[in-house]
Amino acid sequence: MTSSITPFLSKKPPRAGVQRLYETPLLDLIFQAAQIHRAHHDPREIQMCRLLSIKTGGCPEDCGYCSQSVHNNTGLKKEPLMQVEAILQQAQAAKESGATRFCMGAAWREVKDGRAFDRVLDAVRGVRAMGMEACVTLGMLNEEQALRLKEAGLTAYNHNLDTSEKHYGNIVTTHTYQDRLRTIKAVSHAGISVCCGGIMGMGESDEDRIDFLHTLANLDPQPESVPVNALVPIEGTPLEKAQAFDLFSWLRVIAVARILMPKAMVRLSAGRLSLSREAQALAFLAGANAIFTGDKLLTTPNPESDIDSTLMQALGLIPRSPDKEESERRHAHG
Ligand code: SAM
Ligand code: DTB
Ligand code: SF4
Repeated sequence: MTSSITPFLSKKPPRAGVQRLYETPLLDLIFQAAQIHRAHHDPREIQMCRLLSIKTGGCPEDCGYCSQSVHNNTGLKKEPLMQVEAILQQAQAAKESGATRFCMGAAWREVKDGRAFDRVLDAVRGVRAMGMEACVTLGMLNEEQALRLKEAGLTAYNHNLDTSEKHYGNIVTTHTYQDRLRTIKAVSHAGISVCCGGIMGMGESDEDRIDFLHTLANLDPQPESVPVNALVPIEGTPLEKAQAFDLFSWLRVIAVARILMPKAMVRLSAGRLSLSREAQALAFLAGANAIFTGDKLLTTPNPESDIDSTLMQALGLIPRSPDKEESERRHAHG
């Protein structure tokens, strides 16, 4: 017997419904997710995104996975905030390599008004002028700062919940889950799309993954983009020896995210170097439709472009075209 599409697809799924989905036999779950994916997206298209660390290291926060925290002895070289011209040079190169979204990350606890923030706003304007989507991740921010980013044309703000509220305190102690939710609210209030996801493989349980998906899908509005990171264990961090994560749980998270947030872009983010081609193929089947390309994420390596293009060709997948971003934006603005 074949399974039917899950009947509840409400925007505010209850915890029990999320659990039921998560516990669906894996192949049924992937099948359902693939159906939802196909109803909302062109299943052959993958969005190519490029990341750039515009300010690296020296972050006062104590996130247990992160190479950039001053609390972690990772030997990472600190770099001050890049100049706008240098950022835009990288953005141009990203565009030429086929990226349609350019994401800039700064290792800050929070945004502070002043010259550094003004520089980021200029970089956002520059990226948008090139016709790419622009995303930034700058730590916590308030509503006024979010409005300034909106005015500069920012497409999305990345701020991850990373795991369940219950597990979060085991990973980070210098800010709270509620702090994260507050920033996400400020971003939505300013009319900027939210990019919010998590990391798999930080010693979380199935219950944590269900709680995390439940919180994510109940954000109002739901995230436009959901990055699913696989932990990259970094020497010198408390999570350097974290147990290898379970691939099937990772696939469950992708499939449930796709079903609960049908319109979102689900991004395979950090950790792809440790994932086989076959695992990534299953993730695309389960509804993942974006990857970060280029040989570097923020501070850690990523598959080389030719490895990714060979994989895409083998699977018959095509990069989402830049024209699509433009036409969807025009459509969104009426
Ligand atoms: N400081 C900002 C913040 O915390 O929101 C932005 C930068 S932070 C590097 C962005 C996200 O990258 C984190 O929330 C986490 O999901 C992901 N990340 C960082 N280090 C990672 C690692 N070692 N493995 C997997 N994901 C990681
Ligand atoms: C996200 O969830 N993943 C990206 C993006 N948002 C900013 C960052 C991944 C960083 C991986 C670790 C590193 O390269 O330092
Ligand atoms: Fe790393 Fe961001 Fe945490 Fe800073 S706030 S330690 S950059 S994840």
